[in-house]
Amino acid sequence: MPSQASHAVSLTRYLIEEQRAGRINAELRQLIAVVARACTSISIAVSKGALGGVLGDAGTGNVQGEAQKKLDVLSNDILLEANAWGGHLAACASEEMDHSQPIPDAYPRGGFLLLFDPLDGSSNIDVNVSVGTIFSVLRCPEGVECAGDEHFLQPGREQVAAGYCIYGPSTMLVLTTGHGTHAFTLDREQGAFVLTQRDMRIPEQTREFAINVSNQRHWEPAMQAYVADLLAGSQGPRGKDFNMRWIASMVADVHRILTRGGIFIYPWDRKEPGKPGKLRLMYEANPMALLVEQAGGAASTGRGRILDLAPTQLHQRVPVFLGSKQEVAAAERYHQSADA
Ligand code: P6P
Repeated sequence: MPSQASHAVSLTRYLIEEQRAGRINAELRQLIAVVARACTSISIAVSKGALGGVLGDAGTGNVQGEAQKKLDVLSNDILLEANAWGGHLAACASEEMDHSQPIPDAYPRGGFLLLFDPLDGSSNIDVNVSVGTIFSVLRCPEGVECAGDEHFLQPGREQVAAGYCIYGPSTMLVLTTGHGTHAFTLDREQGAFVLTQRDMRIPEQTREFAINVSNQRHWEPAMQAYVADLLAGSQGPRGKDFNMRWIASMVADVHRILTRGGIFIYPWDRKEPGKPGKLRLMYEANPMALLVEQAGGAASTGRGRILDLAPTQLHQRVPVFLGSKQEVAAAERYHQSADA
């Protein structure tokens, strides 16, 4: 029985149409196709679970000293090999790689910089909860033969493409090249991603928030006041009841928000002095912010637009408030009042 998707638009066809329309060039089309193929390989490895011998810790640490899962390392290698095989379309920077030296990739043929978190939420792997790959594409500055960290330090608004692949009950690739946010579902029978939702839109209002409330005592007062009012629901100043979700896998939480609205928050907390948040700007916050804004949502640090931030370090962290535009604005008002 041919798959139901056989009549639909494949990712390959979608990308060719975008190139024909002049919205992307051939090299960016190839780079996105290479990343998608790598995500298909990662999806296969993740879906094997215990049968694939890839669960558990790798016994190594990433550039931030965090324990790596075997699948973190495997996913990282799959993406690097895919880019190399694809002809070094981009110089790469990853959450898992140490970049103390200029990134020694061959000069990227397509003139792009690819940043990625190869397996976000990997602590969920061993308990069979959805995880994902997040990627961001920037232009490599003219004339740069060997990209160094400094060449990646561009504001998120400079991204030419961003996306994630969520390895859940189905594997989905969600992508923007600056012309809307679109969702593709992996048809395992065809081995291809198929367009299943064009132009995702986030409702401007919501009754659902996502945050790790166990950090409440570490938040700044404005944040404590904002969440207290969410929890007060219709008996408090917000005048409506809210629901809460927290999957602790950013890709899964953001996918829910792109699909039905909500606000996702990982605020600054005083748990780790000197760290302005947990999530990384370059390969978590920026790509998710572009996807969310392209779907009609908002993405803020609580005090300003994430995509306008001027990065200073490749692995820097940032507070994240993203999702339904009016709810993000409400959260910002609590911070503005506190700062006044
Ligand atoms: P916590 C996963 O480790 C991650 O980077 C994001 O995917 C997720 O949103 C967040 O951290 C979860 O953090 O503190 O709730 O475990």
